Amino acid sequence: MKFYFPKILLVLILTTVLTASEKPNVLFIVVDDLNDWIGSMGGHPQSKTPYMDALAQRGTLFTNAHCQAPICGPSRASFLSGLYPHQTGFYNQPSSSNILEEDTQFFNGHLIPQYFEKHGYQTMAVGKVTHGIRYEKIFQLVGPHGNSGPKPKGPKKPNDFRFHHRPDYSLPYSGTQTDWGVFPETNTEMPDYQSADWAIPVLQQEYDQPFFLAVGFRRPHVPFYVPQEWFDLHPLEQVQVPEIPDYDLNDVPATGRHVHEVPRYPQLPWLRANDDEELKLCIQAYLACTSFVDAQIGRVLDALKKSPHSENTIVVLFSDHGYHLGEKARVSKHGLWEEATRVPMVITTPGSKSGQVCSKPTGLIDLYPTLLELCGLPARDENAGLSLAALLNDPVGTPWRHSILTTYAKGNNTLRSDRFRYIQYEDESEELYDHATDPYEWHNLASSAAHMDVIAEFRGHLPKQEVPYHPNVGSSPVNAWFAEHYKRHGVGRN
Ligand SMILES: [Ca+2]
Ligand SMILES: [Ca+2]
Repeated sequence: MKFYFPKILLVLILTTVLTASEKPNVLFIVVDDLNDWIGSMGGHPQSKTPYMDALAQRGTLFTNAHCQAPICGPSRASFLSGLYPHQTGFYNQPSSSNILEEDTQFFNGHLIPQYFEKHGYQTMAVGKVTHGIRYEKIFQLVGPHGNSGPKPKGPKKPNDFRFHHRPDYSLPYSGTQTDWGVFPETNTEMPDYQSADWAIPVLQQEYDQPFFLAVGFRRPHVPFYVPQEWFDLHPLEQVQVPEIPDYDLNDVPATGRHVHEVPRYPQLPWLRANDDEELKLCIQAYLACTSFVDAQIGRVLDALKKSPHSENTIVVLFSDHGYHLGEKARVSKHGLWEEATRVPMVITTPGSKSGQVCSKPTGLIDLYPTLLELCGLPARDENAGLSLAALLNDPVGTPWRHSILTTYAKGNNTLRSDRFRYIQYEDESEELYDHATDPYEWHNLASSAAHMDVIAEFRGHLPKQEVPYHPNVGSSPVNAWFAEHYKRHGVGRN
């Protein structure tokens, strides 16, 4: 015992030193409002995203990954904290810019960059990463956060701007920044270009510690403005519109239709007039914005490749939620159907197997525990998601969860399994879609006798307890609609 003790100590010390110096860096790329319209996911046949596709080819693409809330604020609060909205009460956008800081129970000190900092990482961020927290509070080094982009000034170009500069601007919709057009003139005016510019030299530097660098991109979030060259990649006369059957919403429960009508986005009859004139322009602009942001991601990945860190950096790329561009008769996020919840999610690790595809139900909530495991940091008991590390080794054979949860306004939940999507609204009305036969979710099977067992199993996976709205989060207009509805009709649940 006497003889071996110092030897064991030496081994322990050596192991610790080696582990610290070998810890991988993390490049955490967050895209805003990007749906499955990237080449490798096949969401739209005309998407052009060579850099994201190449990244997916180098690592593992999760093709059945979903956000935990289909809008920016609660989705980001969830993946940064590793908790579901029904655990924190963050069901909606935060009502001020520093609210997460005030909540020490769920957020302050526990967000993913703070955890990495606590365990010896240098943490850095640029662009839109958080929504409702001051970056300086949770990252050690911060670049410009940017805004939604330069605002059109000077002489108007009425043909380029569909809403904001039209005399009838207020007619088609209200309450969102939805607009599209060619603007500004150069890429360098775009905040996303500037974010990449900030990240590129940061990646080239040597560091004493491993780093956690978050790079957030604002496009393709509205307004769908990018310079001309990105529109030229997607000629208008070739733009394909998703199929939108007239009957589709007939089998959606009334509550479901109301949930998806708030807030008001551009309305379909207006978009589809004159042979889909406005919808085609809108889709062209979204494709253009996606190609633009793909190129900025490419610039950052290229800088990593040429840096001293290329062989020792985990890259995670994902979007905070999806977006409908006509599917289910809507152009918006704020929803519980596939296009609003499904997100691109790619992970590459040093020496990882390339070209893997995983179709297990996964979520952004899984990123926090995954990165802890991949970086050898202590697991955090509070994390509600699952580490994806086993799926990176065996994306097909690993036993996995039944389904992944997305919540939009308290009490409105959807679960996505390998095969089905189940939705339950706050009045307990339901939808069920079979992706094996109905990939566009056109045929609601909630009242199908043949699917009663499937539905019963999904009900068992809904959240057992849903905490009230966090005091710093405005309650959703969806719930306000229900409150009014219940008052009038005397129905509903508490
Ligand atoms: Ca977003
Ligand atoms: Ca339908």
